Amino acid sequence: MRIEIVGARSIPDSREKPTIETTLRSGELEAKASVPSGKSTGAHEAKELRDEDGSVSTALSNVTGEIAEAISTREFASTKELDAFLIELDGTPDKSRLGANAILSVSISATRLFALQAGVPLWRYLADTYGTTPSAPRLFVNVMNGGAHAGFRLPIQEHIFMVGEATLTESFATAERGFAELGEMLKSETDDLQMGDEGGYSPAFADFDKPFELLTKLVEKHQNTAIAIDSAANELRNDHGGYTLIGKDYTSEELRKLYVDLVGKFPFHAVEDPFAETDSKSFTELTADIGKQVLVIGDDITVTNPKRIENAIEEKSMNAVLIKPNQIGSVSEAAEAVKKTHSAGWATVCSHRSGETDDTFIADFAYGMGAHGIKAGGLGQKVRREKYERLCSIEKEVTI
Ligand code: 2PG
Ligand code: MG
Repeated sequence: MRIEIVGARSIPDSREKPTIETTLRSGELEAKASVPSGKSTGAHEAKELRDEDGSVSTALSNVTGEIAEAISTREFASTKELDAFLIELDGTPDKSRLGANAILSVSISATRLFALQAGVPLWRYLADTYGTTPSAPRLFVNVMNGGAHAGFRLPIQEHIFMVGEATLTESFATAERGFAELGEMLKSETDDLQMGDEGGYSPAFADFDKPFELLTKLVEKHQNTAIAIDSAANELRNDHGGYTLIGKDYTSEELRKLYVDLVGKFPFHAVEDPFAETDSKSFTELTADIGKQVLVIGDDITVTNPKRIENAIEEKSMNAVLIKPNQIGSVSEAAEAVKKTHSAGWATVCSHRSGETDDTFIADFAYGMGAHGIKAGGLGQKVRREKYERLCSIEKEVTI
């Protein structure tokens, strides 16, 4: 297929920060994609290209200039071929020359074009191209926001209501009910209730257990639900090699004990980034402690990078991996990261970023890859709900 770049423009993400939206054309077919942006990031993520003033102007001109010119003279048979070409064109290990945001916007919109050309839904094209078995993911709904996404009003970044009903439509309905009920509970607990970056409630509790007590009430009310957290522990690191939560210092050892107690006390399903990306030894120890009961998920430590995932598999430092296409910068490498994770018998959870757009690619990706779960934020923002709604439509496409 011949691919022509129609244009690329700057659009605001959910935090009003500029991001890229790229439109491609092939003959009569047209497709576009926009890319999200993280706030609690890993040091080894592919490089999002931003100018000093925070704009994405250079990344945009890379799409409409160098990339447009380079791809215009060739034919591509699949996203795989295109991604390999773009990676070589960039020539750096972290996509810092052309920008991971620039490259990913082309990679995703081209994937849509290939799916249109094949006349199949996006999730089906992804599964056929990468040889995965599609399945319905569990919903990881971030109902209480803390950490860097909510001015550290809670120390833990994400308090997640995990729902795994028989169908996605039922899961979404349960998530909606739970979200509304939690809102009511919180209103009677505090009169200082805000919303966080990811469309979840943001109360300020000095009591560490309080959010888990409230979530437990929800879990007791609804079958097929459980608690998950993302500590995003890079953000909890202090100057003396430990961690600080609500003004109290913890060594890695003490923090590990806190997680073991937490998982013993409350109905947990998963713990993401319990330690910083540099503390893989603690990851391994915690996985040995609780890995039979719950998922220990790596995010900032693995950054969707197949090589770093391989390393984690060797170190047994987790038993599940978060997958974010923009951490690595192309659809094909994100798919490779999924396959590497699954080949170790580990689970994947595909994830949005805290700065999102209305692009719902991650929903098709999670479904097509046969991921264990999808993390797409709380239900208080349209850009988050759209991902879950897309999943419900996919389910309808499957049964037609
Ligand atoms: C995370 C993400 C998404 P951010 O840490 O998992 O929830 O946050 O996009 O800010 O890295
Ligand atoms: Mg995370």
